[in-house]
Amino acid sequence: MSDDRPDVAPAVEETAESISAMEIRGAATIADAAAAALATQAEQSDAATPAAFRAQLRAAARELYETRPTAVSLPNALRYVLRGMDGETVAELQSSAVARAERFRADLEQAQDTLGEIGANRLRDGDVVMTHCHSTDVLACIEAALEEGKHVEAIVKETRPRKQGHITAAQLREWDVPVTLIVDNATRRYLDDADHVLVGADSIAADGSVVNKIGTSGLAVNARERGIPVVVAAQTIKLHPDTMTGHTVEIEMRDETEVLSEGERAEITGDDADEGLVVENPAFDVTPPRHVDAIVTERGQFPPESIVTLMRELFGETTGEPWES
Ligand code: RUB
Repeated sequence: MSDDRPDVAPAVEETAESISAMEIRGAATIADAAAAALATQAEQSDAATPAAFRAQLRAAARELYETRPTAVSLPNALRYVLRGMDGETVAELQSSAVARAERFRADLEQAQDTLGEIGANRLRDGDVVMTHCHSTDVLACIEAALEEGKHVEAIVKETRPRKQGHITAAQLREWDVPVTLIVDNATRRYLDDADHVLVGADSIAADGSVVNKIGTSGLAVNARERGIPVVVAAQTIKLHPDTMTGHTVEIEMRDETEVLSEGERAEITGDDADEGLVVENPAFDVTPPRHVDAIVTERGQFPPESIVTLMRELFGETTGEPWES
């Protein structure tokens, strides 16, 4: 933290560290945690003036914003709280910020339930779903289908390097869904057994491109080639408003040790200072809209090319970031 920033609550710093370290991860969960952290900042503020209070909230938002760059649900959550906060006194601002954060979190939960019910309509009794990574929006669709009494089975991709597929498998087994866990390299072989590919999103661009966990685009291309529908389950907080004005989505590059430990590096090179071996570890990739059949949101199901209409309706024209002023 730089010296000219106002102090932020230790709880906010803890949340920011947990997001950076991926102890808190997944776009919806990150947004929820960020809103909760802003509420804590507001509650614990010792600001003497409204201006000092606003400066603290902006500093907290910046700290959270800088944790991970790709999931737009994070800045969307921060904007929602900061732009909606209102009041003449510190006490009024405090209660307004807390109320705004609580509203965001409640809406998030409601949106996921509604999205799940819509996504479940696509699943028939006996269907097999292939998943990638761990997405709570995807799981909401499967849970709603199960609640309707449908039998659903899953082929769960391991999802290297961090194996978030294990989290998906654990949740599905808790619901008694039969799971076949496969390594990512086995995807094409097992697509023949799947009726749907169901993935989440970290950001959706105005042209309908879907940014999600690395490996999603290859999965979608393979599924399309075999005629298996590719469905993206994504609440509208995954819509990236800045892409309406030509901005691109930053793809996070993570540390090489997630792919190759220091010991493994030394085994390959015989010398861990060897700069001739480069490891690239992008966390996300971009699936073009032509490889996606539908985006399921809490506002209904959309062809990817038409998602910009919903984006305009929900976000209007974008302005500067509230934490930069
Ligand atoms: C998680 C990931 C998920 C989306 C959607 O990446 O790519 O598919 O975030 O998740 P990471 P959700 O593990 O790097 O955070 O539907 O829960 O928002």
